[in-house]
Amino acid sequence: MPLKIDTEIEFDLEDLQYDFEDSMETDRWNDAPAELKELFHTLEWNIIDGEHADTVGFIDTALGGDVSARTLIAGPMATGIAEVGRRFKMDEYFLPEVMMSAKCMHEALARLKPLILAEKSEEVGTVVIGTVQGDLHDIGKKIVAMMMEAAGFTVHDLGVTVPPEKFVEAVREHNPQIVGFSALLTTTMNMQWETLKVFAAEGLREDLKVFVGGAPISQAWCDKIGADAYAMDALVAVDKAKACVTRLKNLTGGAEELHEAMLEIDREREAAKAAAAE
Ligand code: B1M
Repeated sequence: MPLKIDTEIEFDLEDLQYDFEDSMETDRWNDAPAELKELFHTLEWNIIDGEHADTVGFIDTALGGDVSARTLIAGPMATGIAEVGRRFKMDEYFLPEVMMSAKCMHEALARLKPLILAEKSEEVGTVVIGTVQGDLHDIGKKIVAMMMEAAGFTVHDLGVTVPPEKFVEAVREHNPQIVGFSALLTTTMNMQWETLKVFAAEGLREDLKVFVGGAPISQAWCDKIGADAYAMDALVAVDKAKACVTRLKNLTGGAEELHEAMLEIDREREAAKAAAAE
């Protein structure tokens, strides 16, 4: 049975991070055995430093210690790339450093993907997903696609910088219940709206549940553009997608009832988190 380490804690990354030793002083993964805490910080720093030649080795060591792929993704990989984003924003890092860190993330995800997919349960539905036109970010979208696949969806990942017509074509070809638009830039989030408008113009809107996500995306943005669901992370995306193809399958895309049901899932999640924290 793989070790379960709490990755749902929202760490205060403000204290992050001057070097590995400082990271070890924080309370991140204090509930893990000492050698695992050290390994998690090592992996976190491997991503921050962009030392991709060593990434898979650290991942393999963690897997050998019975840590699950999900724990690695939601734990040290997430905090490492978050720190890269902070450094980029503060002009402490420039594109070359960010690209090296992204390479670590891609290599780690490639190693973990078969393990996540091995969990695949029975077929539940079909998803078309992509990063919208003009946007090259795909690490988060790949995680969402992977988790959806593990949850039993057939996922058609259209890649990055996907124009609206390509989404339309894929929807006609694969007939999914759900289509997902990822956007990581404030300059490309509007393409989610544009793509949705093309769907409406093509008469496809009601047949689809439209999901939006990515760092600058919020529930308010989802409401504004009339998408059906906002997911702040891959786990929420999976919960909402499963609800869409089971108990909500008869609701049409754009229906108020569907929108409300998606918000209810967020409320339930928040309540469960609050109860667990007590
Ligand atoms: Co870029 N970048 N980047 N970048 N980059 C950001 C997004 C930025 C916030 C960094 C910063 O300033 N702090 C900033 C955007 C600022 C803004 O728009 N306000 C930025 C910028 C400015 C840029 C460039 C414009 C820089 C330049 O050229 N001057 C450029 C744009 C290129 C382009 O797209 N046209 C650029 C380029 C790049 C790289 C290519 C170097 C690389 C991407 C590599 C790749 O993805 N293949 C990169 C990276 C790595 C980042 C940061 C550091 C990390 C993004 C990431 O992978 N996060 C990022 C900083 C940040 O986000 N804080 C940054 C980890 C990932 C797991 O999280 O993607 O949020 P995320 O996904 C989550 C959720 O959001 C959600 O679930 C995921 C898993 O839990 N989710 C969904 C995501 N999609 C979803 C879809 C769903 C549901 C949930 O349903 C459909």
